[in-house]
Amino acid sequence: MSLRLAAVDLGASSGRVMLGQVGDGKLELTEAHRFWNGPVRLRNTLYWDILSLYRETLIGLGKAARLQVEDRGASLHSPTRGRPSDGVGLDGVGIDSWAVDYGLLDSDGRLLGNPVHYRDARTDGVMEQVLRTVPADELYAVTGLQQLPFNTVYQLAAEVSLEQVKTFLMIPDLLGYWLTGRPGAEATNASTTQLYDVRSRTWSEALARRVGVPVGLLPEIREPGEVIGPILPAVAEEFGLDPATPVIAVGSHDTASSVVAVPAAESDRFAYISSGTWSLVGLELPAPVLTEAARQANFTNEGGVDGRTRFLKNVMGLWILQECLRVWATDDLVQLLKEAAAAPAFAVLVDPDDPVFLAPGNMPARIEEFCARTGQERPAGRAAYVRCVLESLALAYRRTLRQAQDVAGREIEVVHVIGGGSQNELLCQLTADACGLPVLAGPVEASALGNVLVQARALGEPLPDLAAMRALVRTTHRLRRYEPQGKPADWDAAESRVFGTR
Ligand code: LFR
Repeated sequence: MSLRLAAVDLGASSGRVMLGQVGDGKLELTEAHRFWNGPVRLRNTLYWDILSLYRETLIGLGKAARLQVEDRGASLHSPTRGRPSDGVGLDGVGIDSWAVDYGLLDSDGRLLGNPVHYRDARTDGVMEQVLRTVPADELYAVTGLQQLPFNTVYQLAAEVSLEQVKTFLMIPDLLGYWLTGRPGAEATNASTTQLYDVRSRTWSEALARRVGVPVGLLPEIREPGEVIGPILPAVAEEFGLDPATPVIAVGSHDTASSVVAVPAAESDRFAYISSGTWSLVGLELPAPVLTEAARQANFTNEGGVDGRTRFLKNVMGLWILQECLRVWATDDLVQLLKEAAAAPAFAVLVDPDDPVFLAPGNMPARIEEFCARTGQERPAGRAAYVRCVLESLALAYRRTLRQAQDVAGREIEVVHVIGGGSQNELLCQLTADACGLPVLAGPVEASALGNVLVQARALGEPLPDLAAMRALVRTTHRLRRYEPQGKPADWDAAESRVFGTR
């Protein structure tokens, strides 16, 4: 019998609890619970609804524990494992979410205020202030992190006061604390704070002091695969869970978990695009690249599972399209994508990473604003807006992957697109065309897969390394291949239109 593992996977627009069954060549996910997640604007601040996320997580865990999954054929089960024969219950729970955001606790362990959303305007201008105290090159030398205005360090600097704060916990660590009573800081997510020393793989106390963050707030680092602890009896009882169920640290930054599930073959010289609200575009490296060229190109060196480096850049991603759909009050993406595929190519192009696209709002109007600024006509109808967003993303991927290869001195032969965006056929084809490389699309639920794989290994499943985990993803998940088409010269011309010549 296989292990039954719950992956709590919280994205910026939805959360889900997936039941993963892992063992004897099997790797299967079944959705137990899916729920909305999004910003709540209260007066002038954009928050996450953390209590609802906690409640939905527990409802989802209860459902996952009771979920009985029919065998999907090709039986890879073996009845040798000591699991309950009724096929219910959970062997482990892992939590991953978006990065950089956090909750603050007082000395009684009480939450001080509701966690603020990274797209909130409180960090406007803060980065510039902090950089006057710690110059950007010094910050990069220690943390290796790309400059994004919402990095945790800038959010902490924007807090009114840290006086009453006893403990800083990132979102998955906060939920883990509420489940188990045990505070800690999982390493892959800690690496996104810009307070983490990327080489020693610990908090940079010197940096924390320089930016005025009391070192005592930062909890002990834990590595993916460490058991955090059992579920607190009172919590377990309320939601029908077994209090002996271990909560296990996974790559708690969702992107770290996604990258675990990149179905790359060992021989692959691969890049990945973890495609969702954001597109995280980059390479997996054995060590950080902290050169001036990497800093100038604003590449990040985030911590990966098993000590790998996620050398990548945030590209604004499907967020722009999600916001367009919200403003148009439609969810008929299928029809729009069909029309966009037939719309004229390269009519309107934007730089998706322009700061104008960061905050929630009227994206079609912001695209028009960008067009006005750059002497372009506005897109002619909704399909043209969609085409504009997707072609612009593909261009940004191309540019980012070329920079990554140059700066890291690595050549790639294939681009893996994982996450929700791997289902977007038009975007995958445009990505292959723009990059001039084959795209392998899938799996869709990469972060939940990475989450359960790390749990499975922690519980003794023979998945010794990332290569073994990836081989299992490859044999259990169907991927779709896109070959580059069209004229490379068209993309060269498009790139110099948007970004100037390289
Ligand atoms: C993706 C992601 C990115 C991070 C952004 C904000 O979900 O985790 O990796 O930069 O959200 O936290």
